Amino acid sequence: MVVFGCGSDPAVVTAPRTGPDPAATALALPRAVDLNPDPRVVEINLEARMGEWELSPGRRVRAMTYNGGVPGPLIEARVGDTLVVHFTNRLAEPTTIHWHGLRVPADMDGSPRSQQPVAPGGSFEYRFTLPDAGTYWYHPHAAEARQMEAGLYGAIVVRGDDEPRVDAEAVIVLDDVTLGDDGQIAPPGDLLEIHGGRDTGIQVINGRANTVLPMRAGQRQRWRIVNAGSARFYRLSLPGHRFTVIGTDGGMLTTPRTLDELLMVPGDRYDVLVDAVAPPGTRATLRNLPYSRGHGAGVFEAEDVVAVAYAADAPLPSLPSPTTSRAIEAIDATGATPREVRLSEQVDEATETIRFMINGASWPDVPALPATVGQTQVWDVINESEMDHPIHLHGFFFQVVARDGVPETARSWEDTVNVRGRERVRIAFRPDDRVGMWMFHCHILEHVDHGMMADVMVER
Ligand SMILES: [Cu+2]
Repeated sequence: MVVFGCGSDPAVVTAPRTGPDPAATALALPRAVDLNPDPRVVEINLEARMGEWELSPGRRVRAMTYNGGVPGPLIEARVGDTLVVHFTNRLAEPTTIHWHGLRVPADMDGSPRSQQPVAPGGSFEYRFTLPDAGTYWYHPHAAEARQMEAGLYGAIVVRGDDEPRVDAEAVIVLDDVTLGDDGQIAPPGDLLEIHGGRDTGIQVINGRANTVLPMRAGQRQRWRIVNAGSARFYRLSLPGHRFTVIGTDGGMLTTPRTLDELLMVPGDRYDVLVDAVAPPGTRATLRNLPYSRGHGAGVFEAEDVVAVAYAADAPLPSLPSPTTSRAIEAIDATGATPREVRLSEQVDEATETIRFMINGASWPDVPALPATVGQTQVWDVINESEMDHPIHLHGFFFQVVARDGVPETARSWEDTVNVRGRERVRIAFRPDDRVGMWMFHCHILEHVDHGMMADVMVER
């Protein structure tokens, strides 16, 4: 069965230890076709166009697609490669591509501050090098809530030289889709939906509902998970199994961390190892556990995300404990430049309007925060509302220093951090030499659309 309407390799890459698993095609992501023979250049054509999205067999909706599929093609490259994307907009409205998490030059960032949207029929060449190994994604930065809900998103994998040994790798893109009475993707909703964000739709993995992820007993799988949902938070659990986190937004951790649950907010990525510890022939279910994100929003009953089906094959001998060896030096905040980023909201029920604000104003009226290349900045992100806001910073990775004054013990590079209702999260970052206007915003897309977006202006 061709799932995405074009020839595709499975997104589950199986190492020689296990041999190919035909069931892996259930999670297939189409791969971007590299047109360039130079091994250090990945050159692809990407077209935004209307298409059909088959959520489950026979259930099709009109969608916005990259190259005809949802998600768009998986872009794979190695650290140091140059990525060239010949982008054409065949939609009836302007769009851009933002490379979420990639440290690109400002004029390649695809944000409304850095690029005129590509008009219908227009094209644009994105060209940049890929400095960091990790799991990233791409999506529009125009009419975000509508265009991303309609299907415009795809995953990016950048591999380093020192990747851990695994038996199989799956790229897992989480999303949910809300359908209207006509069976098509619902248009933007009412005040309640704008306030809470859209998160009650059909659960899909790699664009498909009710999929199955194949496993073999004894295997070690690497899951590169992306939350591409508009507003849905995922508190993931796989009963009987544990997640060994080896990487986050900005790539590998210094040492793996084993967790029973992963909280993934919109925009987040996790790289985890999952050891297949259940017996052959059994099934497990990746679950999304209840999580309140304040003000009546969130997921209040556990839900199934994807079935994990063990093959009948005899168990493989288990692999030794994984290691990672990346050094992450703590950012020295001594003498750092402090900034305050206050998140708030204003609902006017009389006029049925809602504004989400940063430092008392809505985008594009929020004064840009100044920064200079090489300057260490420490931001206190202060949530004055009752609701979680996952904040994404373009262009740079940061470290989470403290939450409500309690130092963060785990060190990692992030581009997206959840700030709980009434919480104060301190982050630190140091802009490298990429000057320009860089956005930061809540990644609940309805909140972006209603103003919770601002800029940091990096100058020399
Ligand atoms: Cu928000």
